[in-house]
This record gives sequence, structure tokens and C-alpha cells, in this order.
Amino acid sequence: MPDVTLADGVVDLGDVLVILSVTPRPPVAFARTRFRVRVESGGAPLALEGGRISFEMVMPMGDHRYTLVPGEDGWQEAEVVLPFCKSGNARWHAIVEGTVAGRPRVARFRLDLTRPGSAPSP
Ligand SMILES: [Cu+2]
Repeated sequence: MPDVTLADGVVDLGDVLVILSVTPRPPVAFARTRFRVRVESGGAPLALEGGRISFEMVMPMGDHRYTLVPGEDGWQEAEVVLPFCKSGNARWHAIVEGTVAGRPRVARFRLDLTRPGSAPSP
């Protein structure tokens, strides 16, 4: 499963590629984070209809579902805020869903949230 914590991730679904890009990197818990999705075939962007992205982790952490809206350059995006799990587990899964060329598609990625204010003290 591609890790999008520090770089764009690509899932190859055979006939299409699903690319997920996160800003900023690494993503920080409780902070506004932009998730951008692009679907390509042969280097050309394809329309993703009904695009959405949801987030889950090992333990139930509430409902985190977002509708992807059109952004720049053929990307679709969502502004997301994710909590930091009290267990200390930073690992989340991002699930991108939608319809491409009439077929439902699902692509799964993983990411690790940075704990807010976790910069090392001097
Ligand atoms: Cu938790």
C-alpha cells in the first residue's frame, strides 16, 4: 500500500493510475490538510465521478468522509482534519472511491500523522 506521508502515492488499478498527494508533508493531526487526487491513463487525466475520500485506522476514530471537489490541473481535492489517536498510533488509511469510465474504483493508501507540537524542544 503506497505511503503518502512524505511523497505522492500511486495505486495502479491496471487500466488507470490513482495518485494521491498530501499538503503539507508530513500531515499534522488536528491541522487542516489538503488531499488531492488525480486519475490518469497513459499520462492523460481521466474524470473521477462521485469522487470521495475517507479515513480510518485500526481503532474506531469516528466518521471521516469527504467529497472530492474539482481543483487545479485536473486534480480533485478535499480539506481534511484528522485527530491524533490517544493510543499514540499515528497510522491511518486513506480510501479513495469513485467512478472512472463507468466503473467503480477503490484505491487505498496509508499515511502517518505527526503529533501536533511534536517538534523537538531545544
Ligand atoms: Cu484512537
